[in-house]
Amino acid sequence: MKKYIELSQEVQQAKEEGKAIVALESTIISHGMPYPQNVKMAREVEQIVRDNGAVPATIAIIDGKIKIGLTDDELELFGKSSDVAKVSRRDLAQIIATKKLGATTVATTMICADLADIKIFVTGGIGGVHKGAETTMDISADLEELAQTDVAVICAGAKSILDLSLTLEYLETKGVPVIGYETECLPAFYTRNSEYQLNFSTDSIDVIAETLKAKWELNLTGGAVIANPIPEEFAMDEEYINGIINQAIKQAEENHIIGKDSTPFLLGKIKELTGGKSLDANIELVKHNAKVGAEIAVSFNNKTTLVLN
Ligand code: PSU
Ligand code: MN
Repeated sequence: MKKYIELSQEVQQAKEEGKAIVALESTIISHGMPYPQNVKMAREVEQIVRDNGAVPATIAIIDGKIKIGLTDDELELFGKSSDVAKVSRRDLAQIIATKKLGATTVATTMICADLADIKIFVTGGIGGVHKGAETTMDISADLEELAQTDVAVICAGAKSILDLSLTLEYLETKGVPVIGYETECLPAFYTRNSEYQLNFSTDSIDVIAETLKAKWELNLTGGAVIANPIPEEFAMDEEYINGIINQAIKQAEENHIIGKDSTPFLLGKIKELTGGKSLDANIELVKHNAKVGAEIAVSFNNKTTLVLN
């Protein structure tokens, strides 16, 4: 297994020193945002993680290896290239075997982070049950991964390109805790609120870290979702953005976009239809998640590491 994994120098050193590490995904860079804002976002997010006492590990597949931590040039490559594969659990072995360039989704970043023993992972939004999934069966592999892989995902909830109600039902069935950080309801990515109440909310980073520790020490396998709403000043108008999202979904249907192309198509359309305004909100919420995620990682690390001196 080890022969497939390569840690960056920064991550290697962090491991040796017992520092807190935060995993970051690469599909958000290659398929979630346009160049050059994507690379700028990735660099800023890494720096925010460092500024908050943890070490960032952006994960991607390069030349047959799972890279845990990317160099600046590698980040640029992922942001710029048009032939990066979107790698979900299904695709991982094949992309490694054929030595292709692969960006990891939430599901695959969880798998790779777990292989490298990194438990805290920051992103923008998770995939979920798509609207109309009763007939299309389009349910993101992210949810199955959350059901089985021991990594906590800090996100701003999920976009209402998804059916938020069915997404929560699915997570409940699979036993995945959804913890609201400073919110009582599931945030809807561009907006702070939704009509869906969460059954566990806290304002304490420490309680989140303690909850994760208890969960995994009890062998309650699987991940957790930490839902962290977009800061008020960057939130979008709910009616406006939902109108745009519905237009994007309609266009996806008209163009028969299915499977793994669905989410990137919708993200791109939303950006286009808002004249780039959605991108600004997207970047700001990821940065906020990076801060909160780093704080959780530090707290979790303090609870679980044996301090020798
Ligand atoms: N949702 C977002 N931004 C993203 C994604 C989802 O708001 O960038 C990306 C993530 O990498 C996520 C993936 O894991 O899309 C989900 O794709 P699918 O729906 O095909 O499982
Ligand atoms: Mn899908």
